[in-house]
Amino acid sequence: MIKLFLTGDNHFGRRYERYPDVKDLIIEGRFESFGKAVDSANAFGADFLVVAGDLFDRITGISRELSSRVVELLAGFEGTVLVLPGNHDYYSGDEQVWKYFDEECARAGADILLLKEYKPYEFDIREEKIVFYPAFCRSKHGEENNLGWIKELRLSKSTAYRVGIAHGAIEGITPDMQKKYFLMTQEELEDIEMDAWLIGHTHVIYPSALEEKGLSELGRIFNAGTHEQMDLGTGTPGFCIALEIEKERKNSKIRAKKVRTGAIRFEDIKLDIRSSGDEGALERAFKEAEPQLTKNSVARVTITGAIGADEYDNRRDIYDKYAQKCLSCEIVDDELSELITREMIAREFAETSFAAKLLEELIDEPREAQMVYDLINRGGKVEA
Ligand SMILES: [Mn+2]
Repeated sequence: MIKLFLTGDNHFGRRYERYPDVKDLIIEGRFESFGKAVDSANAFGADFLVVAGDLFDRITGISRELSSRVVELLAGFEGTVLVLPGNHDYYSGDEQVWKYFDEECARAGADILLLKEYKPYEFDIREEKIVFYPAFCRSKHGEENNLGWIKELRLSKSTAYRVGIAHGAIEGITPDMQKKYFLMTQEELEDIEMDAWLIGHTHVIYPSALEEKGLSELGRIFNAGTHEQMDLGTGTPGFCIALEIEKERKNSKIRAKKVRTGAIRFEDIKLDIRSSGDEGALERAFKEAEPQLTKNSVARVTITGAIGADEYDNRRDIYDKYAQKCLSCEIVDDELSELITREMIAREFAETSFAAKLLEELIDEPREAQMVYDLINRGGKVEA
């Protein structure tokens, strides 16, 4: 039996300029979670830790110090680490990121191998032979995937363990409308005689049905997704995949589970409040979202609708109260307004005025009432 631990799309070197106040915490968090991934790989007893591309975010501007930190964490793995260049950290021969990486690996004396040739990489583990076939990226984009050299080998069933490692979009799993990310089809992968395919590029886990509590048989194609959620665009908590391949003669059985490694969550929270004037509607909406507002949340809360006058006036206190629970919290409330009530109309407009009558008419249509109210208050300046 061979045990593998899969990660990828770690994107070290990403700068997180969009979050100036907490970027350092986000960057640190990604290192911490990566360390946790290595610990989990050791706890699982993995023979190989595989990074299926985009370990680094870029090919230039990755400092030696950053490279050394990543190497140090990987060096904590007790087996062999295999690193595949992805499309963000592609390898074509002389990329700076990999120069530093190789030098730092040598300096650390670590068992880390950069898969930078289109050739089978063979290893002996206990009594067994295992061969890895890397389909790494040599550029940022590619209309054609890098499976060609493996297909040409015309592999037939074997008693040796065979594992393909590739980076790129998978049809039906990764959105790649323009077909420029080394698109592969599941059929294409399954037609090649591999015991397992370890893929990177898609930032969420595949198969999504993998469980955390136990190993299950769910096909041969695996994509761990990023080890910690990267941005608002992808809703993954951050996982790695632990796999066991058992081979009997030429037939193999693959069992896998997901391992949660991510901590930081990017939360895109939308609160649409349709209050009928009862106080506390905003507070209640926040209360409901509270599970997503934790010390690990980088949250954006967009509030729309209308709330009662008192709560509207005190809204910033409520924002502060919940923002304090988060690592960072951005509130967007330009589309939240004060609910139009009869009292408010009476207070602000002459009883017989056109505005008062119109607003009275719309009292049961809060949204329309608000629009009219805003129009009147803007002095009739209507923006297209
Ligand atoms: Mn990628």
